[in-house]
Amino acid sequence: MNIVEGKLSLDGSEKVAIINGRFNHIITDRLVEGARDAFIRHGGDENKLDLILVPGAFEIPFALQKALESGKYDAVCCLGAVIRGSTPHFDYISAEATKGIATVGLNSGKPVSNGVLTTDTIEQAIERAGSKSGNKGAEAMLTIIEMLNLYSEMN
Ligand code: INI
Repeated sequence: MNIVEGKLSLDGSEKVAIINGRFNHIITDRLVEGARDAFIRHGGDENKLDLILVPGAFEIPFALQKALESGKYDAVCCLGAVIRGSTPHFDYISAEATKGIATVGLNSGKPVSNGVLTTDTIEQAIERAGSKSGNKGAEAMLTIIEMLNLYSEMN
């Protein structure tokens, strides 16, 4: 059986954007740190990594569409934090962000990952932003790296 899968390494040529929601930036800044660290540690060239900031998770799909249409990026890693305690619109914002990222990503044919945290409490968000449950920003960037390599394996 031939297994087709992506490696977890970059050669420094890949142009990647991170789109980050500023809302709950105490959390999302940590996600960006994790994603940046994963990119560099796995062979990425930091000069080819852009950080695009948007007000909140709701705006991520709009910026994602623009970033992909620009043709400047091989892949985009989306980060944000929607916390139930902070908004009566939790379900609306988290659903729109998730649906928008998936729809725009599918239509682009390029790797897109969803590192938008959706948690009930700020404590749960902290746990996923570099403490006991790891860093979901780093995980979202590892997904980008694997999918970039998988796509080239499949060409
Ligand atoms: N945006 C987030 O990214 N996380 C949140 O928890 C949040 N809350 O709590 O409201 C949030 N709201 C802002 C939203 O994403 C938009 O920026 C805003 O509605 C303007 O379109």
